[in-house]
Amino acid sequence: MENLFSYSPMAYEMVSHVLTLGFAVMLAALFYFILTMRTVAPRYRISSVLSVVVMVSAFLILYFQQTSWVNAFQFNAATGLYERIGDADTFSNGYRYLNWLIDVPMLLFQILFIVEISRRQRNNLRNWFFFSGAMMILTGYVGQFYETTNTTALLIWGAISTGFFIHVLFLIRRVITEGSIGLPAEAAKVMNVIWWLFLVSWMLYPGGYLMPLLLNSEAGVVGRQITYTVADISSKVIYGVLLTQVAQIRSKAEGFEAEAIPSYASGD
Ligand code: RET
Repeated sequence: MENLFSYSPMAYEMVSHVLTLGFAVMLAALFYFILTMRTVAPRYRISSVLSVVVMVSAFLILYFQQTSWVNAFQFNAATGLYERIGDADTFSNGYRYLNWLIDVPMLLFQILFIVEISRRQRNNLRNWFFFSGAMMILTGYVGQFYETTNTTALLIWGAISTGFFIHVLFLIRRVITEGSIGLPAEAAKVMNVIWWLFLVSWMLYPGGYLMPLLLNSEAGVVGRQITYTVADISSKVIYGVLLTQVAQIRSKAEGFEAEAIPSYASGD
């Protein structure tokens, strides 16, 4: 869809800026997850490790999306617009789907290390998360190729993908409800926030998928990149920060002391 239009400087720059914001946030958050790792008990640290994996992969993909956007269009002084140039690269959202293929299972696994569940249950959920999460993305990936050519195919693949999405939502809801039992009240409250954040931020992605039908214009292109960026920051960064917070509350309740910084005064 993006390659069909020419862009006013404002629209062109908004896309470029919002993609830059996206990768800058991923890099900053990468440091956050590394630096806070020692503030939680060792059994929760794998969640931070998974956030680190997600940050690196999201940083790379968003960096390349931004470069690809800049390379695909060139300013034409005669028209005052940014236009596709002859044999320049096309801009594609397809790379994002491949990034989600990595990030979706990581984000889903991550929560399993923060809540209270048995090892057997964790392994079982991990397999289902992996299966339904991957199928959701792969069927959507196939569908998005049809966004400018065949609306029926776009909708059918989208509907199949939505079936897997509903399964994922059902599982995560169960993990959050059952896994919150026995947590300190403060941590259970954060888990509830995580559920709503999860629901809202994950629903933004199908919104981006449908954008060519909702708003097939320059505004739709800008709207889609803003939607994806808001969704990415919420579903990866804010989600990871909230999980860290739950881990910190639980660690403290279990008597874990974050490593004290040695000080000269205490003679350490
Ligand atoms: C697709 C296709 C249309 C139908 C549905 C979709 C759902 C996508 C989702 C993606 C989540 C991605 C995340 C990425 C983080 O890195 C594939 C757009 C339902 C829910 C969380």
